[in-house]
Amino acid sequence: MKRLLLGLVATGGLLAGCSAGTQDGTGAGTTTDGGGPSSGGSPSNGGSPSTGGSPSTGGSTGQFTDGGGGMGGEGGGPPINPCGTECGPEELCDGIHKGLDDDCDGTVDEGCACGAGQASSCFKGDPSYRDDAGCNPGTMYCSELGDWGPCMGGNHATDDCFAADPLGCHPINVVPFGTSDLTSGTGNFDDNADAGSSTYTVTCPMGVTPCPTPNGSDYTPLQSGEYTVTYTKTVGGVPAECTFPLYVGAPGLRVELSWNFTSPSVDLDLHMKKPMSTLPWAIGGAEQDCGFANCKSYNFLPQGGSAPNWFPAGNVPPDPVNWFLDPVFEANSCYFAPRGAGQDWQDGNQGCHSPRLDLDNISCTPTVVDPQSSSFCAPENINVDFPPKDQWMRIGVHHYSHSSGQNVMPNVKIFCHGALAADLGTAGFYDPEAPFTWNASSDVNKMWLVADVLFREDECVRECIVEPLYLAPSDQKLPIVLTNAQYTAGNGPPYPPVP
Ligand SMILES: [Ca+2]
Ligand SMILES: [Ca+2]
Ligand SMILES: [Ca+2]
Repeated sequence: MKRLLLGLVATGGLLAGCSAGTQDGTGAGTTTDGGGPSSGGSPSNGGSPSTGGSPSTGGSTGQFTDGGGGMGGEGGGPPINPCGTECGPEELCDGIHKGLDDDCDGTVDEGCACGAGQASSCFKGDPSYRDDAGCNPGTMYCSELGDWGPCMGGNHATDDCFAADPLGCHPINVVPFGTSDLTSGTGNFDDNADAGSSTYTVTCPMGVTPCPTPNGSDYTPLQSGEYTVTYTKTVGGVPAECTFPLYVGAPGLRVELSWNFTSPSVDLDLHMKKPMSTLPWAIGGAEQDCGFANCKSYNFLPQGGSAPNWFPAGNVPPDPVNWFLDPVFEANSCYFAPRGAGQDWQDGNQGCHSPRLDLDNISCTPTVVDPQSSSFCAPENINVDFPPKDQWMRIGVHHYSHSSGQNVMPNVKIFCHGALAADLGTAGFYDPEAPFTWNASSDVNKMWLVADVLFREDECVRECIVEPLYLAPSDQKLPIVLTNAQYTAGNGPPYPPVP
């Protein structure tokens, strides 16, 4: 079965105050410091923060290079947590083990099967370190061979992330379209920078094009994912740098639709069905179908008749709620939506509604760079901030209109609790892999059934499962595309069994 188990694992494990010894002070951010003080790079012990925290000279890359990080690493093996390792004899694939390197060989889920288009968080090395400050997961994609590709990004046990200087460069978070002050990620690393020497560059996650550039130390990411920030400085004229992740994500479920915006006269529309609904799709809007006609800010302010009202009144998070006003202004992710929608939600002063569609991109101009411009080429996003448990939610894309001759290639990214869980359309379709493409004329007014998503939790694991939808037999990886007659008559194939 093609199934994604997102390895967002319940916290627990490490005892406070027990940290492995280490050879240098690298960690949360990788750090090279050719001119900084070399004191303070001594191994931490007993859990006290290492002083200084700058690594010794020599341009450490942060990669684990010897066995000194733990008790068990004789002869160059990966570091073993002396306070309770979770390293076992073999790699395990399912449930709590998805996305973890159970055999601690530095490769995650080797030999485990996955489905085309799926993605997962991943953590390399002893899983017991995954919740340590300075440790954070990367992302891996399912390969066209049906196994997991390399784990990219993140800071791992194999990088000695557990030995991070808690005061140095470290991961930071921001909601999509929110503006992050990148100086908040440098900790004390920038304290000794020569005046005026600090600069920031940002590398975007795969598929984010164009990749925005920082404005000084301010950065406004437009799509979810793990960005990598490189901070450079000089100290007494000698250059030094660190890197740290910027996590761009929203709570709960976020679905992002983009397409080749270079064709400005294509209108695709993102839709999401009410959990477990088997009613037909409703392009013009209905209670069971969140889309452009009924799910935008002004459909809820005030709430119109066909605007979704999916969740029981009286619920409080983490149970699913229709409205939620987070007391932290910046945590209301809808407040930063592009093309003026964020201001609408702010003016409503009720927080964010679930579900919601941030905007309907009908046409756009690729050269416009201001996200608040009405012609900015923004993805369409549907969010459910506190998704229900054990209920499938179906995602569809409708080919509304198309007035140019250029074919369109939709892409849907599905994020669960901020982590990428599937990347579909430009990846994941056909064997061999090729993008899912809609013809400019013959494919108008069709509905692509993208995937079903389900959130589940038990005492051990908190995960989302994404089942990409393929025509049977699914090994051909052909997309399910409904005609107008089909999608107005039904939901498509049955939901998978609830696990
Ligand atoms: Ca595993
Ligand atoms: Ca492994
Ligand atoms: Ca649209």
